[in-house]
Parts: sequence; structure tokens; C-alpha cells
Amino acid sequence: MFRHLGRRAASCTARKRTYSEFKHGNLPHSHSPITTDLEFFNSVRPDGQQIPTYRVLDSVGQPIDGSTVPEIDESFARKLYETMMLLPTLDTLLYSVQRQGKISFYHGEEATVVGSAAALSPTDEVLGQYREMGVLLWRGFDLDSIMSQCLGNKEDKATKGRQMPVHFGSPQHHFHTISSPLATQIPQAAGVGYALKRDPERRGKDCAVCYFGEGAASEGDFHAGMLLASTIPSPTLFIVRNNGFAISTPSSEQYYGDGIAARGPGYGIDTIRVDGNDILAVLGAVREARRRCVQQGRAVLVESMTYRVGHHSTSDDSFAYRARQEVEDRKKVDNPVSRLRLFLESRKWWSDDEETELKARLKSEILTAFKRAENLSRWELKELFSDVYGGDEPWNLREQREELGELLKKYGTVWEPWKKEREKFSGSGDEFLS
Ligand SMILES: Cc1ncc(C[n+]2csc(CCOP(=O)(O)OP(=O)(O)O)c2C)c(N)n1
Ligand SMILES: [Mg+2]
Repeated sequence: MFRHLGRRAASCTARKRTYSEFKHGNLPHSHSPITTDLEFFNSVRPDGQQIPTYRVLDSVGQPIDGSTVPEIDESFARKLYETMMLLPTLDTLLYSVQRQGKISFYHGEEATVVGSAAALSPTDEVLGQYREMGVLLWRGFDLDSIMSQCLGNKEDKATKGRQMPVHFGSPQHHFHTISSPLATQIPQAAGVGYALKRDPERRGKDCAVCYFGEGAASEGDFHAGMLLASTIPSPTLFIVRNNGFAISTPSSEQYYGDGIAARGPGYGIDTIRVDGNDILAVLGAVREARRRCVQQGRAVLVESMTYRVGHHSTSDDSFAYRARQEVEDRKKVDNPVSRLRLFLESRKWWSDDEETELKARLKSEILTAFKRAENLSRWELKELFSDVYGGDEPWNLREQREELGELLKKYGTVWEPWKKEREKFSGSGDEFLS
């Protein structure tokens, strides 16, 4: 009966017990040892220190003494690097396009996103926030598809031009469509994990992977999702990108505890904190996290520590709330791309010539894809109202569709701005005019 008690409590049982000792030694639903120390605690580490950060590479891309370099061969390592390089190159082009008023765009965190993507199985179900384009690129979603979604043309298969730019989705790539309201994907991911567990074909094989920012972790949905995955166990892997900001709010104003990792053990969830600018640490940690998750059918939490070097999105000017110098410094300290490059070079897997060739090739491929996408028309205008919900069209959509038809009949052929706008759609919106 007392086997779960600590040494101090067990020794109490040797002498004559009072009623109150007996009562408190038999706490219901708890294996908590009894103590007579009036001690409060505020740390998940017994030594009171912060949760450590897992690292493999040092600042100049060399494995730290005693670290374990995850198993990677040359072609895998080169793919990691090329995918990482693709992200900032895409950012630069799309950023300038946005300045011309064509799209808006969010910058990505290369090592965290690409390193974790590379640790997953291609059939794991991914529910992202909006900075996870690197997962899609890793899985082979091509540049034409990226551009088509961002520009909302008729090749934007999953969202038909009806979503904000970078709100990708691709059933083929097991990538669930991004939704703007923060943290909604977290409880959804616990549900997806549970569905995978119930599916005999996928149980023990695939997991649900949920990405979110540390800012999103302030939403109630974070706690709902963690509790759901903890109490109705499911293979759900939570990856929180702690980049120090939720738009202009620094993380120091988002939590008072030890980051997001400290919350994992509160839900009984295996947790690790990793250096999010060290792609090999992310790769190794997420591989192990995924293994546990799938094998135990239980949630795992990875907190990836990084820094948002870009503005929040293209509609933000972050120098209004943080020092330009801080950003410039952060670009240099532990830069994730140069750390991997130096690692590759030390293994003779990369050279200056290859760097020059890669940069030129990526730029030209991105520009070609952009120009192609820019010239494609949009879906037919009527698609604005199709398959928004399953089943019959609801009354409110029917009303809106009819109203658009009336407006188009009135202005669509006579008012210049509407005439011009109509031309962007396949069929020029004629389906509303007949
Ligand atoms: C429910 C909700 N509240 C507010 C917003 C506006 N918003 C969009 S992104 C963002 C910051 C999110 O920060 P974080 O989760 O840390 O992600 P990061 O952008 O740093 O990757 C906010 C507040 C939103 N989209 N949804
Ligand atoms: Mg953030």
C-alpha cells in the first residue's frame, strides 16, 4: 500500500501512525511522496535551472565534443542546405513583389522548419501556422505551386485563390490548409493524431505534426490541444517555434515561466528544448521525438529556440519596436545557414563554386515560376462560392452569390475598374452576366 511513498514517508510507517498521517499517506489518485518540508517550487528541473537546449553544432558548424551527429549522407545533407537556401531566396523575391502591392508574405525560420521536416515521414499529417513553407518544399511541393497559391491563380488547387498568400494546403503532401486564427490547428492536430491512431492502416506508422509560434501558445487552444493529446493519447508531435516575438510583443511579455517547454511536463508530455538555429540538433531531436510519438502513441513537445530576423510579415516594420542593430547581430550570431554550410565544407560536401551556382539557379528558377504564375488567370468567379462548406449551398452564400450577380450586371460591363477586374478571372465572370 505504501510502496510509492518516499523514504521519509516510509520511515513514518515504522512508528505508530496517527490518523492524519495515515490519511495523508493515502492520497487519492496520486503517487506524490509525502514531505514535511513547506517548500514551494517554480521549476521543472530539480536544480532550479532553466531547461537546457539541445545542440549538435557549435557557432562555426563543428560538432560539439560529446554531441551526436544524426545519421546523414552527402546527398541528404546537400538537400537540407539547398532547401534552406531556397527559403531566403524566395523571401527576397516575394518581398520585393509585395512592395509592388502584389502579395503579402511571411518570412521563415530555415533550420527549425527544414530540419524538422527532414525528420518526418512524408505521410505524417502536418498542421502548420504560416511559417512552414519549408516543409512543403522538402516534400516536393514545387515552385509553380508556391507561386500559384501566393498569386491565387487557377493552379492554386487547394484554396482556389480564396486564401491569403502563404496559406498553403496540399492533401497530396499531407499538409493541412493553414488557417489564420492563431492556435486553431493545435486542438485539431490532437484530433488528427487520434484519427491516425484509430486507423488500422496508419496506426503505429504516421503521426500528426503541429507547428505553432510561442505567441500562439498563449491562446486557450494551446492548452486545450495539449490536454486533449495528453488525456486521449494520440501520436501528436507539437513543434513550437520560439522566435522571440509575436509580431511586436517580445516573448518576455508573453510568459513569465521557462518558455513553452516547461508546460509539457505539466501535461505529462515528453519534452525537449532544442537550438532552432542548429539544423542537425533539430533533425536529431525531432527524429527521436517522432520515434517516441509513433511508438508510444503519445504526444511529444519540441521547443525550438530561434530568432525572427525578418519582419513579422511584409506588412510589418519591426524596427518600430526593436533595434536594427539587435537584428543585424542576430543574423551573424549562430546563423543557421552558415553553420550548416561550414559543416558541409568541413566534410568536403560543398564548395564556393557550388554556392555560386546554387544561388544563381535558385534565383532563376524562382523568377521563372513567378513570371509563369503571374500570367495565369484566376479560377472562374463562381468558384468563390463553391465547396466552401460540404453539402448544399447555405442561404447566406446563395444571397451573396445573387447579389454579386446583380452588381456585375449593373457595373461589370460599363464601369472600367470592374471591367478590368473581370478579365483576371477565367471566363471573365460571364457566368454571372447571362
Ligand atoms: C486568434 C488570433 N489573434 C491574433 C492574430 C493576429 N496575429 C497574427 S500572427 C500573430 C503573432 C503570432 O506570433 P507567434 O505565434 O509567436 O508566431 P510567429 O509569427 O512569431 O511565427 C498575431 C498576434 C491572429 N491571427 N489570430
Ligand atoms: Mg513567435
